[in-house]
Amino acid sequence: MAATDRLRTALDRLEPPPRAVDWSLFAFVVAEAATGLVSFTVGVPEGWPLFWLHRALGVGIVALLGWKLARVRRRLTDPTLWRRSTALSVLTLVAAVGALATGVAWVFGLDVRLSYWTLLSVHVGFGLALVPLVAAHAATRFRPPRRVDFERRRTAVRYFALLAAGGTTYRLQQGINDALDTAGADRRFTGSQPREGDGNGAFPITSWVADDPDPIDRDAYRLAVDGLVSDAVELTADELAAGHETEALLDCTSGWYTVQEWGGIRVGDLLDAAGDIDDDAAYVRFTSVTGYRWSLPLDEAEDALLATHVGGERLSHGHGAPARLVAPDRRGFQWVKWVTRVEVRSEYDLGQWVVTLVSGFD
Ligand SMILES: Nc1nc2c(c(=O)[nH]1)N[C@H]1C(S)=C(S)[C@@H](COP(=O)(O)O)O[C@H]1N2
Ligand SMILES: [Mo]
Repeated sequence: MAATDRLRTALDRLEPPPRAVDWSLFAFVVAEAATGLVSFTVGVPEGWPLFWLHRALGVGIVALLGWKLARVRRRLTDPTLWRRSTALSVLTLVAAVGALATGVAWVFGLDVRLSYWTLLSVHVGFGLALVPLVAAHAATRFRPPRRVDFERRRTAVRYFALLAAGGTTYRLQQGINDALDTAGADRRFTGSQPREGDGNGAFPITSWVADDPDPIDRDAYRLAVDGLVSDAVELTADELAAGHETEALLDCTSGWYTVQEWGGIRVGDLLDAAGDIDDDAAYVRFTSVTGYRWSLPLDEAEDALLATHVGGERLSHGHGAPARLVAPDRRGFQWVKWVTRVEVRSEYDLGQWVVTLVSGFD
């Protein structure tokens, strides 16, 4: 009893003024969307603080939402207080609880598929829906933030305490996973969970939205290597199966990872086959038969692999046959499948961010 009383007092003391709670919720949700989206591009372990920040902010939202609900409870439970905006408030609450619940369940190692979607994809869906809902909700009862609500030192201390509590909660949770040896214990710093085994059958086929081409005829297939090279060439599928092997970890943003032995041709060797590289060259762009594409800086690209094999087997159609990009330390969505063109370029390709989202839609 004494302990819960003390926790209560601590929470009461942390509680910001109502307007500050509202604006903080808004800011935290925006920060969650930002850290969540940016985390999709992080594949190297040094990026771990971003994932921790995302988790700590999430715990912060739980606290903020608790304070908020305690304050507005009657507006939801007493029908005489219902307004038109109440429906929007409830919808916003549903999205927030959905995002938090799926996030927490994911962290505890729950690894289920809801038809096509992984639990993590559902979390992302709730999170993305929450941003416009929170913005609309804030607009219906707009009250500008006031100075007094954010009196500087106290505010800084409160937020620091909130985030520290969030980080601590996550750390304790990791301990629970380790102790119970739940599925969550094997997750990477990105939160992704392992898919064990070797070869095509060991890991899921994951295509982004609608990217779903017909199988490519191996004999008719040609890979174009062109752009800022002296001698553009076209290579056959057999020429790409050069026997270079590398172990690399594929980490998909839908929440799984797999370590496989990939076989094929080093992109550096591929470029050598196309003669000299222009002095202006800075990027290599890999384009799929579907139009889906991604670029890597030249140095990184040279060490990447164009894979024709996985786990000693020829790549299956779903995994990108005849050839797919293997880009170690990059997230899965950058590992372009069904590559038909490798192009040396001088400029960064901003359009790839849009193309990866809409590729496959007619
Ligand atoms: N052309 C193309 N390449 C693609 C995709 C796609 O939708 N189209 N999906 C990407 C994503 S999101 C991931 S995680 C990996 C998955 O590779 P896999 O299907 O072999 O598991 O491929 C990437 N390459
Ligand atoms: Mo992915």
